[in-house]
Amino acid sequence: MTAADGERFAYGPGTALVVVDVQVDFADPGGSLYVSGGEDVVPLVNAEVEAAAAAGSPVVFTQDWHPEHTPHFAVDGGIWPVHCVAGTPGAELHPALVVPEGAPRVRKGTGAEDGYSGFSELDLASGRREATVLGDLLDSHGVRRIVVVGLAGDYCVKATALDGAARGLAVQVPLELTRFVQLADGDDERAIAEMRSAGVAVL
Ligand code: VGL
Ligand code: ZN
Repeated sequence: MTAADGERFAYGPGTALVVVDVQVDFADPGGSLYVSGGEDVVPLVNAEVEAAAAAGSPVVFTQDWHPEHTPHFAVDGGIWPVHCVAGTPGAELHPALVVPEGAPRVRKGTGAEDGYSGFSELDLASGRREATVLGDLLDSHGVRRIVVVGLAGDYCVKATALDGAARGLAVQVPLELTRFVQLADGDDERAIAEMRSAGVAVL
């Protein structure tokens, strides 16, 4: 499978669906870091979740899950408005998102400077990058392929896809199932190019 093939993985136990950060603050037009069009992916992601779960694929949901103060936030020296503070309504998964019973949720950015990737976060105290449970979870299911969907294409979807490829997984990112923050014009194209050069199939 190469990016040029453009053919979607068949769902089944060796292929996981990773639903990234489809949370109120990103996907709701009233959210504090609303990603334009974020709400439009929800029904499409739901159909994907249903297809994946029906075929026996693991389906994992990530959540951006920040402390009240983190260098990730502009008020604390970072670049983002306050968003997805642990336990607040904005950090909840979008209410229209289908979450199968028992599906694992991986929370990241919990104390970290960035925490964009579902696979790891940067521990500020130690300066080390530490793994979340996602990698072990996928390994324990024997997953070799992942489909990464959700928000946002130029941040957490990209970082998760890149980390997945670096772990040796085959990774697909279907563009209709993501939206981009676009802090700067062209961030979407740059993110797509970066993913493709790392071997991610952006479809
Ligand atoms: C994200 C910006 C800040 C994301 C998270 O989920 O893509 N973007 N925190
Ligand atoms: Zn964040």
